[in-house]
Amino acid sequence: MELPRRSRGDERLEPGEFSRLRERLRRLAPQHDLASVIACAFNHNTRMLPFIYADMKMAPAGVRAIGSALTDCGFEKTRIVLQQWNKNFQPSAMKLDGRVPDLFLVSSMHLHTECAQDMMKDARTIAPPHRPLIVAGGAGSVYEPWNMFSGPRNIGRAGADLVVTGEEFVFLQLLEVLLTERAGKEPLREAFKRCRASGALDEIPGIYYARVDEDDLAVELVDTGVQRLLGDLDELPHPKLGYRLLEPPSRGAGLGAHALPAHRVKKYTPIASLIMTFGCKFRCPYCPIPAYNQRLERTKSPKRIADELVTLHKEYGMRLAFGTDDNFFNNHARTIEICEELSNTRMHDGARLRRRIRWATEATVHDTLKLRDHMPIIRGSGLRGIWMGVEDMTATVVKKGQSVDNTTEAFQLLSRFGIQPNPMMMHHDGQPLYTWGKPYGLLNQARMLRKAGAVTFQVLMLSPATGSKLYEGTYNSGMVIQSANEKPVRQHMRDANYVFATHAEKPWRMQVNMVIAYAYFYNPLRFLWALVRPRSRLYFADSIAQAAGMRGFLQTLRRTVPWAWNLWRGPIVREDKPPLSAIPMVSVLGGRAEHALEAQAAAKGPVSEPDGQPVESARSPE
Ligand code: B12
Ligand code: SF4
Repeated sequence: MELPRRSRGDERLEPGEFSRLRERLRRLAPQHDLASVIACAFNHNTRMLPFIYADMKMAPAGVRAIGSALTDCGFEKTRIVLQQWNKNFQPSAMKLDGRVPDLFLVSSMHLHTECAQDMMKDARTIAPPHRPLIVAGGAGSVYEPWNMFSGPRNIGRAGADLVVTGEEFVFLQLLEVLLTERAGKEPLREAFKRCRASGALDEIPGIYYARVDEDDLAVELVDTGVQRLLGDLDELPHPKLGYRLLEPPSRGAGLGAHALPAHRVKKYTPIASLIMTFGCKFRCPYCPIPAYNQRLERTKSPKRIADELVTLHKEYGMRLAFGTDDNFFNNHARTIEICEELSNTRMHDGARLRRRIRWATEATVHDTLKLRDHMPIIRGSGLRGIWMGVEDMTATVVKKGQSVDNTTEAFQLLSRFGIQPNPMMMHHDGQPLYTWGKPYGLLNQARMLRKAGAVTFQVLMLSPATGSKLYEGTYNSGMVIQSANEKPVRQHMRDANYVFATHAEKPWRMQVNMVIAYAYFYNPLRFLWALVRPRSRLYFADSIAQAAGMRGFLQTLRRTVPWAWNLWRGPIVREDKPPLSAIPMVSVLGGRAEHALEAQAAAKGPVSEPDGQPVESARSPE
């Protein structure tokens, strides 16, 4: 199920509303010596192709954005801990400025949920007078906020106190309500409890909290509705603030005395992830992005984007950036404006931006071709790579304006201008590994893309994405695998690298097909050939991509081949409904919760084990 649309005209915040909230918080900040730790959940079992480098070398924008927002409002005692770099981090051991923080914030994608749950459970072991308020958020919480709470019997003993299903504005609005209610230096949880009881939280769209009984057991989860979105992204706090808050990588359980110094930031996060635009005009049924954005386009001004790139280079020496755009070319006029500005931007030493900074982003084949006449200016902006959701060149499974010819043309066009095209493919039921004389097979397409200029390659299985139109139907149709050979499909395996949703007679074959496609694309022969005849205009880019690809391939092999074996052995047990909340959910007025799935809305009471601990611990052996 997609996120519902807010009523027309009420999807966005008023212009200036976010800036005014920041101002108000700046006035509140000096009265509260607030200390916060923001943790990014990351399950190391997910490390494999195609994200093997980006997952560690790019500090995620979500936690950085929340950190920037806190610092910008005057709450400088904030630290960001990435489980990517701090595998052994334990919230129960965290001390900031010599004390347990007031706020413990957890950010997670859906596939890292088990790690997020483990951290929150550990944070709950801190003695009640010191225990921080636990707030969860991030991409996983946007679509399945109930996962961040524990089951009905455990609500006071594990999981989040409340969940934010929205962006910075929702979080800061929540903070304003809590701090206004807080008496002196009392624990923030006390203020939270009073706000919950008085209904003050109900006024903030984008929150989930649990109503509890006298024994602190959850009776129901309350959904305050879908967030309103910030339209003018220039109102966001500057990303440079967040990079000052990173916890240095370590093997320890607690926090270091200081955050990562500015001169070492680039070493650990050489790629800066930057919000430039949000939104996409396409409506692919397997994608949650258009509904998340309420079908709106949102952007930063070209000047602001240029300023961010220049500032991050100046303060941290960053030379690489990735735009977190859904489709950077979505709006052609806007794209040209941004690229013109970046082309004309000079760095603090007078050099052109493109001489110092290279950046990449995501866009579609269709829009790339529409912008073919503007390629010189696009290249002049420093853009050097585009990840493209080609999915299937023959458009048999997904149609978004791509075909064999125009995909080839777009790839050749980009390569000619020195912009590296990176295909993202979707293997799907019915697609063979190879087809004779036809372009439908997975290997046929890998070959065509390589010839057209692809330097990297990504193939994932078409799988149900939370928040997409196809999500519930895929589960209800019995397509989703619950276990194979008695091995359950755990949360971290629901990332499309593993075959877990298919009607294919031999699902193991699909898994093996993906492995073969990677082996075809990344191999020693191709590596050697890339040294002699590179595909990329950047001489070493091709061979470096091959070397990194081969390393990632070994991880893919190690992780997914055992799953192919389980699929082969069977028996395969299938789901008959999507994963639902163990606790009933309602809107603030007692009606249907806006984030609830259809099946959830139909269920009257608790829908899973009464213990409500459906997942295993994420701290499995690596
Ligand atoms: C960049 C990116 C990546 C990079 C991440 C690199 C990095 N370290 O940053 C790479 C390429 C590695 C990647 C990989 C994957 N990705 Co990705 N990725 C993105 C992308 C395009 C941008 C993410 C981003 O930075 N957004 C900007 C930030 C600011 O937004 P945000 O993270 O949502 O944070 C905001 C709010 O959520 C909130 N918030 C966040 N955390 C918290 C915490 C608290 C306490 C609070 C209050 C609020 C809060 O405030 C933030 C500011 O507004 C998004 C799509 C998108 N446009 O967001 C997909 C997205 C995050 N990816 C997604 C997926 C599925 C994946 C993969 C699983 C792909 C796959 N099928 O295999 C892999 C996972 C790899 C892994 N091992 O983790 C999904 C996540 C779905 C979900 N429900 O969790 C997204 C949302 C795309 C989609 N389908 O809609 N991805
Ligand atoms: S083109 Fe990409 S971002 Fe746009 S709806 Fe389709 S999959 Fe989503």
